[in-house]
Amino acid sequence: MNALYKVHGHSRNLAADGMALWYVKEPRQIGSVFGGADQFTGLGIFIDTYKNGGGTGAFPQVSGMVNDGTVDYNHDDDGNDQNLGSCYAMVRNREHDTHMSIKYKKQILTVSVDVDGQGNWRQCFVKTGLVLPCGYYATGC
Ligand SMILES: [Ca+2]
Repeated sequence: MNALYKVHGHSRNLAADGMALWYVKEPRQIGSVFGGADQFTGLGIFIDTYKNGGGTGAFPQVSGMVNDGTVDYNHDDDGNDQNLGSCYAMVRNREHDTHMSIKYKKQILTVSVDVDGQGNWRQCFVKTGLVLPCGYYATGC
């Protein structure tokens, strides 16, 4: 899946809390996790524009989480203890388009970003040994 997105807002400093791309068992579940349901079943890729926790990572942050339908997303810590991986990605209030690539093949999830408008893809994170079922729904929210 490749996604083209723009994240804009009037505030230069305060922007919360982000958006997500989903590959989930149940489509269109509205909730508190970047617009999607908490305790989702599947994969969420998060573009988190606001640092809630006290971790050392820089924001905006792209991260991923797999859930079996039983775990609450930890908003207070930006999911730091739940992430498959993460990276800094300056995606907000850019004058150009920003891009994300989400590839899943042979149990390897690779998330890459292109945020500088120059076509320079940078690997965000890779998770190996990840088993995702076929037939889930891919949505943006
Ligand atoms: Ca956050």
